Amino acid sequence: MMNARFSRRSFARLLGLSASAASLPLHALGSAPPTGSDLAGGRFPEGFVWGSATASYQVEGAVREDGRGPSIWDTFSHMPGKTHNGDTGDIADDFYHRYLDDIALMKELGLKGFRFSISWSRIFPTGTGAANPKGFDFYDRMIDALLAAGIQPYCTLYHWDLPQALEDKGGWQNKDTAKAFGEYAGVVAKHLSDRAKQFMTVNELSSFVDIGYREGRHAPGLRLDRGRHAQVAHHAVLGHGLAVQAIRANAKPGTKIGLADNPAAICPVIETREHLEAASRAFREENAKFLTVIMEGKYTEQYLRGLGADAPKFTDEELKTIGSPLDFVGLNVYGPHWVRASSSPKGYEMVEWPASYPHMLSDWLHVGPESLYWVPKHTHTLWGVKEMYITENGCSASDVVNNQGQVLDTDRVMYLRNYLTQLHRAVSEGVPVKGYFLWSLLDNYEWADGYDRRFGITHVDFRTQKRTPKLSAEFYKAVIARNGLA
Ligand code: PNW
Repeated sequence: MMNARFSRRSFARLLGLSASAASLPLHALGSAPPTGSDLAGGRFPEGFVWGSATASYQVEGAVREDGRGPSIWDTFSHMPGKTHNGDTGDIADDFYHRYLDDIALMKELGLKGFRFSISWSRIFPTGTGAANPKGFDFYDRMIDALLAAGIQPYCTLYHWDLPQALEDKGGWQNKDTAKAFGEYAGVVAKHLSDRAKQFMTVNELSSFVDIGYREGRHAPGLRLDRGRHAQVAHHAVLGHGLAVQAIRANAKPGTKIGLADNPAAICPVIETREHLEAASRAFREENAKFLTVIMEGKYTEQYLRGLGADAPKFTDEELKTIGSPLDFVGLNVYGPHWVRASSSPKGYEMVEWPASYPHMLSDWLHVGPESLYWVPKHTHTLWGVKEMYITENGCSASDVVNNQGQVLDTDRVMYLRNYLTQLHRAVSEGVPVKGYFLWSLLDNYEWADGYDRRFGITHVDFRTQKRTPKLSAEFYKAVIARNGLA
């Protein structure tokens, strides 16, 4: 039952579509599907970037080496009771020292791209001031080794490890952090863009803003009230926009700029018109404070009205900065949120999880391959984005090394196969997804879950640092070799 207040035409206006587009079925609003035989048999377009993703604090270790300053994750992970087993990223995968071996693993898989993040406090130990040349040395060496292996670097500037010195001045509660982020992004882009051609500003706005500053389960572990939290969210998107402008101003020609966000992965419960429309509207509204304001340069009325006096303070100039044009949008996709049409004022409602709904080892990770269709589909349909990457997708599983020294993670293979089938569906309809980055290359430090939740396609023995490719690595290697599914 669609809300009568929303006619088909007003709904189209809401999406910024012309009246004639309003008469088309929703699924037809993308560009024309690719023709030709190249997508047949589960194949992806030529040049599709098969990659994997990691993040600095989750893999690097070496937290006190070469002048690195402390980040909020060093502080948080060392606070009693904050992480599973008291686990920290002090050593993690020791990637800082083992990156050459790990790049050899990537080459063996046939990876075309590698997504990593820069540790801000390696470059600016206290967040601002003079850059630390030794911090750059590591990323210079790693990028050179990637290029020598024929692997394209995809560089994220902020994957949650804010320099502690900035948190001491209020962190993302302080607008100066957004400015400092812009400056840091410009310096890094200037230095690396002769070799790294793809930059992402921030990783997963909701994870560091909502989980870090509202729920308190991630660093810095704060539980702010609604108004302060909304202001943090605003500073985070502003930081993204300032970084886009600084990269644009400082990077070598040919550099592409995007972000890696994890919008709520809204999927229609049933693929009928009323639920499709509800899901599209829900995708825009449920992501209003992050991806929507970035794509549209304004907050939705529903978002601001819902917050009332707690709405963030902002200027028109800031909104313009937040909406700075991007070259691509990176999407991290894990589990779905099922939505159906309703007669509520919003016109949609989220559907509760039945107790038997399947999830992977992390209980938040509900299985829903359709999310890898709907997230890029909505992003394309709502905002006409012309270049997208799946910057993360993967799952945790209860991997064990068997007597033969193998990890037979058939559940992860099943998960990946089903998700990739849905991604292929999107690409076949003309949704311009240019690459896919599997999370993750290695088992690593899974934030508050410590080392207890393994997401890698390569098993890591955290006592010996021994790497063992899992069955899923063999699966992914075959996908890459074939440029698609069998
Ligand atoms: C992402 N959730 O985090 C991050 O970008 C990675 O650093 C992380 O290791 C990976 O996904 C696996 O968790 C998420 O609660 C954390 O829905 C939590 C959620 C989603 C993504």
